[in-house]
Amino acid sequence: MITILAGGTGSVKLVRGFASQVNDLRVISNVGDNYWLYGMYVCPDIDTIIYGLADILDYERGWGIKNDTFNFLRQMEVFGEETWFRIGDRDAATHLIRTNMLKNGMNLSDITKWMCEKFAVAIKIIPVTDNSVETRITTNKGELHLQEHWVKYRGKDKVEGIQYIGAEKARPNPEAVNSIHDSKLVILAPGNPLTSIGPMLRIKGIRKELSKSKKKVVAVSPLIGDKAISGPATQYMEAAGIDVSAYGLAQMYSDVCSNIVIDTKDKALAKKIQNLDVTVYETKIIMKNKQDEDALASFILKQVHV
Ligand code: FO1
Repeated sequence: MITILAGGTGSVKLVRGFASQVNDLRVISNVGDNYWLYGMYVCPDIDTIIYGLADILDYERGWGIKNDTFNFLRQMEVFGEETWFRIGDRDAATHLIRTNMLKNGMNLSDITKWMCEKFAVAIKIIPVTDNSVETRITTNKGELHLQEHWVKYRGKDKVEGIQYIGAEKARPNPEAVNSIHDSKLVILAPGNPLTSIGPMLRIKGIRKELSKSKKKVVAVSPLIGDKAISGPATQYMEAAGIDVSAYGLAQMYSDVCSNIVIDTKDKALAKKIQNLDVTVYETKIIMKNKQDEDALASFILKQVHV
């Protein structure tokens, strides 16, 4: 069994790489990006993984369903609503049915299980908690939900801090804790360390289980040099006072992980990282197509000895 902690568009590629090579793969999904919109509960990280594994993800954008239409959104515009968050028509059905199920008393884990069945996704996707955790960004203009900071205002307001509202009190999903415990390998996907992986690490039971299992935990860097492969990781790392590099990442993860995969271009950092008692593996980490996804997963399966 292999477990991967995932969130966001960077993670789904590696999840797909493992999915084609591992029989029992579990995905623990971030919930900090979840966002209430027009009375619908949107879970971007869960949906991106489901759509990616169901092969209906819009890969160009990294979110939503490919070839989706936007009639619903156009009508919301007619009604005078803000439409900066681009919910497609088919995607809206996912959020609507999920919200109905929540209102009928089902929890997010069971809804996600049901959703996987409907999309014929055999891999277990486990929300890290069924409680509410919300990633909020403190900026020079005030506090914003992550989606507002990144999508509505395109990340232009200066980040002064990041908070995970509800994380301290959130009960970890017991299935997530058991999966970490029972897996022979646990991967921290190359997602944004502050907004995709960070909220999950802030949940006490998850952090504790990862710390206990750290010898078998492998982080995959989402950075090359001081640049993120995609998304706003660098902006958030800077704000959190973390060195913007694979070294900074290894420092941030060093309590919960003993291994890191970095890009070959970052090999000069290897010695410094190893001094943190973190074993370094170097390979090509950019995933531009399915071959790259499979190659990175295969590298980890064959080369990383935990
Ligand atoms: N990201 C954008 O940059 N613009 C959007 O309009 C947008 C809409 C959207 C709708 C559904 C969904 O599940 C995700 C969506 N995302 C959009 C992606 C999302 O904001 C983030 O990339 C993830 O939260 C990062 O993990």
